[in-house]
Amino acid sequence: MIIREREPLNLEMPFAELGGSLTPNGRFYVRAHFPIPQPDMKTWRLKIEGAVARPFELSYDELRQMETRTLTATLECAGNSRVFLVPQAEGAQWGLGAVGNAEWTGVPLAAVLDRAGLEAGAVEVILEGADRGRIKEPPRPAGEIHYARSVPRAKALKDVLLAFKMNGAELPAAHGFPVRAIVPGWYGVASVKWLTRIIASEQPFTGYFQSIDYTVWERRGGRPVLVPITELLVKSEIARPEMAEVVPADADYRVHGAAWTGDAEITKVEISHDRGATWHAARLLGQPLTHAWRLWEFHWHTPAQPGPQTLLARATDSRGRQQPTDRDADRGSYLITHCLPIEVEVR
Ligand SMILES: Nc1nc2c(c(=O)[nH]1)N[C@H]1C(S)=C(S)[C@@H](COP(=O)(O)O)O[C@H]1N2
Ligand SMILES: [Mo]
Repeated sequence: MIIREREPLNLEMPFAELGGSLTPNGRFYVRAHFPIPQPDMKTWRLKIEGAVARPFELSYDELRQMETRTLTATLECAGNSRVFLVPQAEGAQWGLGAVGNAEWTGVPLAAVLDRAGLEAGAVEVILEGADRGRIKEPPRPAGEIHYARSVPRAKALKDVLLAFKMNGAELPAAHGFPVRAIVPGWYGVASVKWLTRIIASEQPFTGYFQSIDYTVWERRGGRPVLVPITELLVKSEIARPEMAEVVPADADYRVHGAAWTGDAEITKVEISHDRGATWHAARLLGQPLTHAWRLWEFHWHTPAQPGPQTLLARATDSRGRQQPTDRDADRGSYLITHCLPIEVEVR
């Protein structure tokens, strides 16, 4: 793993080593804002409170005895690929590997909310982690805050999972032990780790991680408005060749990578080796699965002439959304989904 920061822990997968569809737990990127909490499992409880008829608490054993569901979901950090931004943006300089795909097992959030009796007036559900700390950069609230994010009522009831297993193993400490939320089809920021409180809210939540940080500008009627980062945007990444790789001239080379999107399926991945003038269809591997990435490959016959070459990949989804060629500056240092140039040397 590539260490982006030690404390708090931020690790990136070397994306060139992309193998099968599921990312092994030890290869899955880690993004943390505060030190990893160490729960005492004898006293640990998950609290369900706020706009509910019957607030209650669950011990770890009680949670694990509830009916489970398993789903596959891709998590991508909203700042993944930041190193490609010109000029350089502030924040961790993630390359291609702040993304991973895993199989998550746990209890549907809907089952827990149902037991609590979600009030009709609850518009959002706030998910709060046990981790806390101080924000370094202003504007910031005073003192320590917990990591927290909200999901709208409909999403909370549809497919949010309270996961305690990752790829069949106990959820690792860095990924949220004992329980984390998985918000399928959304940027990783929404999938709160080290979950301890679930709070039904009658007002939209405007916590730090969705009003100050993890927001982008969106044009509405031509005017920029600040919106929280939510659903994943369509994106593909090339695993091999990797940046600055030397590839043999006049040879067959297997270009491969992964593509993902929000509430839809990947329908097309194309490759260009002439800076976007022409595009060639890549082959999608395996079967489509909503919320999971799709691996793809492309057989490239490299040029006979030695010299620099730039490869681009472009994905399209079943809702007709396609990766843009150019960067949208309104996105600041997040949502880096334009076609990322992979520069190689043919020799
Ligand atoms: N409690 C808590 N949950 C969190 C975070 C955090 O710092 N604290 N980071 C979020 C962000 S920004 C991302 S991208 C994902 C990363 O999940 P992972 O570390 O399992 O890959 O967790 C999210 N959940
Ligand atoms: Mo993130």
